[in-house]
Amino acid sequence: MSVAASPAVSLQIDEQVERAVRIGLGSRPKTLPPWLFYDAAGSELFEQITELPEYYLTRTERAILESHASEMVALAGGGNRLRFTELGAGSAEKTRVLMKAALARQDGLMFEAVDVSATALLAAQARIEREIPGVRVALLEMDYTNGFELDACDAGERRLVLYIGSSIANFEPEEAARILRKLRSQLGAGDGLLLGVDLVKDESRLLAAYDDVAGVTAAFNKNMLVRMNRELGSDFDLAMFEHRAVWNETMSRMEMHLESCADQRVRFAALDWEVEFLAGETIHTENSYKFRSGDAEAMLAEAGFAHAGTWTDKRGWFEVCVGKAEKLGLGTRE
Ligand code: AVJ
Repeated sequence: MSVAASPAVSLQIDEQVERAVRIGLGSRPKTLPPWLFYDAAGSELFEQITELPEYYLTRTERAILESHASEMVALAGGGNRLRFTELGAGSAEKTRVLMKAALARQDGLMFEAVDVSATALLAAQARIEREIPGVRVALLEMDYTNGFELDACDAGERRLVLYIGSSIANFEPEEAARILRKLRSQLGAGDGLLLGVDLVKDESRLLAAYDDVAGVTAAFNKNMLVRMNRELGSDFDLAMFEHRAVWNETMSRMEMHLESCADQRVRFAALDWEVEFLAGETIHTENSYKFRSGDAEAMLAEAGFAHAGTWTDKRGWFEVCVGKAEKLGLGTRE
């Protein structure tokens, strides 16, 4: 079917993509926002990344959750029933251990999965409802960075927001703070936030995790070019860009870039637009901040969450923190 056959649908999606691309590739240095990774192919590539030997994040966080899920859930719930709301849920693979821990304390569990990728969400819903009896999955296809509203919980129920996988690391510190404050404003006192963050470690480990031998991360990064070619009619030649992973010590973040192999010009047929690249010039596609012990607790405190607990793995590579929404100050509305 041609794109023109369903103009309303394709236009709405393309407008956001087009805007982001025009702004990003029109800037100096050139940038593209990481949410552009996650079309269907990109979400699938990310799932493959989580299984790479070099990509320690997912399996390290899973090990922390497996060792401490009951404790985390008990701290968050107190004497109340819990409802889970996961930001950037994706396949919700690691969440299953927390679901099982919750189901050991209560009958049934409401799981609200928030993600920008509908395909990832649908697959997660089917699997979870089939494999973990008692869990009801509600899908919220939205970009949680642009302000969102959550339904009120039932009486006697508390919400535990799961923000795991070091997803918050994609945002600059001020933006991350804004997202957490916004989230806090959607919660009631006593609701919980479980935050997973990746920690600073040996540079060689970090570099390997973002530049794997099999080249899956390179394909994930270049998927942005594939996506623009498909959705915006551009003519990026994938062989003319190289995947680069860089540790930025000063900013405490891993960066991913796509580096132009030559002076070249890329044409966007659908936009009647051209972009020039110099040899060695890069498109900065992602920041992945790495934290130090105490950083996550400070972020939580600044957003209005009281620290309830922190867990790490034995190598100290990754950290999971639970905070509880504090009563808001006088003059504010709960
Ligand atoms: C999903 C943002 C946590 O930064 O490690 C994986 C994305 N980028 N490999 C990360 C990613 C390159 C991932 N986050």
